[in-house]
Amino acid sequence: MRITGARVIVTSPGRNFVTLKIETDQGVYGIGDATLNGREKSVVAYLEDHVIPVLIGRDARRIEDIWQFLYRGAYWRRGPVTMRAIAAVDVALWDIKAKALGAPLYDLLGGRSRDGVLVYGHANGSDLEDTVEAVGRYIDAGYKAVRAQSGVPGLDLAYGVGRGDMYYEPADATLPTETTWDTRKYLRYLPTLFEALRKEHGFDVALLHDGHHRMTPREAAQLGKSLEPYDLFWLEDSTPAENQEAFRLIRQHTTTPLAVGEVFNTIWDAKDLIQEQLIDYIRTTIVGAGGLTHLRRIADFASLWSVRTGCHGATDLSPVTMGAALHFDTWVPNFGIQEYMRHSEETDAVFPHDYRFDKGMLYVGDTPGHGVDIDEALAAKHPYEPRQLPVARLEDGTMWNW
Ligand code: GCO
Ligand code: MG
Repeated sequence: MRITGARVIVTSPGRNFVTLKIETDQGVYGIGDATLNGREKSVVAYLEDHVIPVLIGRDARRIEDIWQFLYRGAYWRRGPVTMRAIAAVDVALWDIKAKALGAPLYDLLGGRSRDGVLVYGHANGSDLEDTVEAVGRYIDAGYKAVRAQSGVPGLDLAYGVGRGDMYYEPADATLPTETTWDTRKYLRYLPTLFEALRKEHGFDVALLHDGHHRMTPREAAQLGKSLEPYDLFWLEDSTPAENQEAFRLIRQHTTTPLAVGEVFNTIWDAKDLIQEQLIDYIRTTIVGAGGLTHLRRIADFASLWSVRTGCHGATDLSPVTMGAALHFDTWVPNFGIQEYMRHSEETDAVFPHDYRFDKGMLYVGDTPGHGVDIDEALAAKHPYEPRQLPVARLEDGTMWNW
């Protein structure tokens, strides 16, 4: 089965997505997501200029060899652009293989380990009251796990505060929006939020929180400790994990479960975190880390150290990534949870898919492949719109992590 063509489709049905479509001489095609939020065009160029020319004529069944060719062959290795381009190729090839065999993708991975996939939604509020109410709406909608993010008293535009109900979209402007940050205000406020959430909603619902890389290790340790009475499912990205050793300090001080990895590209970013058991959940997902071929390796390695998966699933990961991730989640033995930020109706229309939400779980269908397609005619009606992610500064103007 030869690859006869490959095309990059850029569309913006409410937000930007980059999709790779690979065609074969047997009429079977596959699609993969290559979206890198706020830096989309860099992956388009990488695919068009450097990847597509080497794909044409190759045997589409040789997924592993093509993965190794693109990874080792790049010489420069790793990084968000390279690994997203590789992910798009990899997912499209798994899609092709599964379609050609007439099987849903999870069957190629080893079959179902579970019926459905536990997901968490995003509840956002501008203040404590708003956030308590927003979490309530998610519980009413059937969610068993909810991430709570809130505006911080005294700070404008904190991370995670959405503009609409049930949706949250950070890449909001052509040039980066500037937000402000103060860790001490945040550390004082957050335990009061989780105390109120537990008081109002009880302890059955799983609650999560994302620190979005803003704390130092000592501050993260303090936060983890102060949240212990509220039994979090996890505290995410408490500190930037470029320095994996930093998690030793956090781990020594708190039993709050720790999750990290949505910005990781390969197993090398998580190696020490996993083998030293410094984290509980690895957040790396399909599009970020070279596709199913590599994510599967990260998950197997993590399983040795009792680390479970918690794939990133923000709206900037297209329904193609969500579909592929759900097949992975349905199979992976050490599954933890899947993030599920709903896509808009416009996005869903461009990417018809067979996964469905029911009572806090997502279920994959049995369509051969990963079960997600792209309506190219509709996609063409939504041209690319330049958008960038916000940045953050401390109150004195110093640049900080958004
Ligand atoms: C999450 C993430 C996202 C990111 C986004 C950036 O946990 O869902 O932190 O919301 O901010 O993916 O593009
Ligand atoms: Mg996050």
